[in-house]
Amino acid sequence: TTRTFFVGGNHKCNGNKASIKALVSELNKVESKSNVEIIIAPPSIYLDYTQSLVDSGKIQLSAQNCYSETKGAFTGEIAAEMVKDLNINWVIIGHSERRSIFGESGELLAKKTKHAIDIGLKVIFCIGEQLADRQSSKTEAVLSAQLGDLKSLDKKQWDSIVIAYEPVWAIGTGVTATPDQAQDTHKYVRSWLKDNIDETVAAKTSIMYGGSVGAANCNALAEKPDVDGFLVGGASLIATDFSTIIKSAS
Ligand code: G2H
Repeated sequence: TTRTFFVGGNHKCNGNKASIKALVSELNKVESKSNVEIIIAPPSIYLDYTQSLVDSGKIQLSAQNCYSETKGAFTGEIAAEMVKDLNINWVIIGHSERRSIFGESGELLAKKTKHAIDIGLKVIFCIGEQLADRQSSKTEAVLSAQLGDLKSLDKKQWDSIVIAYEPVWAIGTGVTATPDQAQDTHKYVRSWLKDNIDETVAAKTSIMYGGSVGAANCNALAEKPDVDGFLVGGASLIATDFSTIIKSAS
């Protein structure tokens, strides 16, 4: 496809200065195809440190989350403006762990997304259904509602969004969606964009797959026409595995 293939490493709440230094020194050596963008998301406290280590021509950074307000009395939060102030251009919004463990609502995620894009960040917006949703054939309804939360965005703002489809039943479980399950769902997401935003946005928006992506399953997933990258958790902490995933780009 002509879409950019994004490979994101979501470190979640893992790592330290020593492990980041070791990981980045390996990732700086990886050769990737020209249509690939590599983005790593360490814990926010390490963003500036990681930025000082990466080959910025090769690797971009992302925050794992940020708040919907510019500044103020929001103890423990970071603002999109602070991410931008570090010359970091990306933020992950709506990861299923933010939704389920921290109770973030669709309404809050929409506010965060809009604010982040308004101040010039690009957003990896995560969506995904629970196992019970899939088993009761509600996958499309759930994804439609999660995408529908972004209805307040202008069409132009969709240029700043990459979608990550992460079925919750596949996250950190070792169970991956099959390549056909991923393809079918990504195709649905693209049809939703066509029907609800517009045809150009549907054609241009990259849709990453996430959920137990590893060195052994990335190639078969990457071959699928609507799989435009990966958001990788556990395997992104292991340089050899993450390098293999980067090289799987089609
Ligand atoms: C899904 C993914 C990264 P993992 O959460 O966002 O994690 O690859 O460990 O399933």
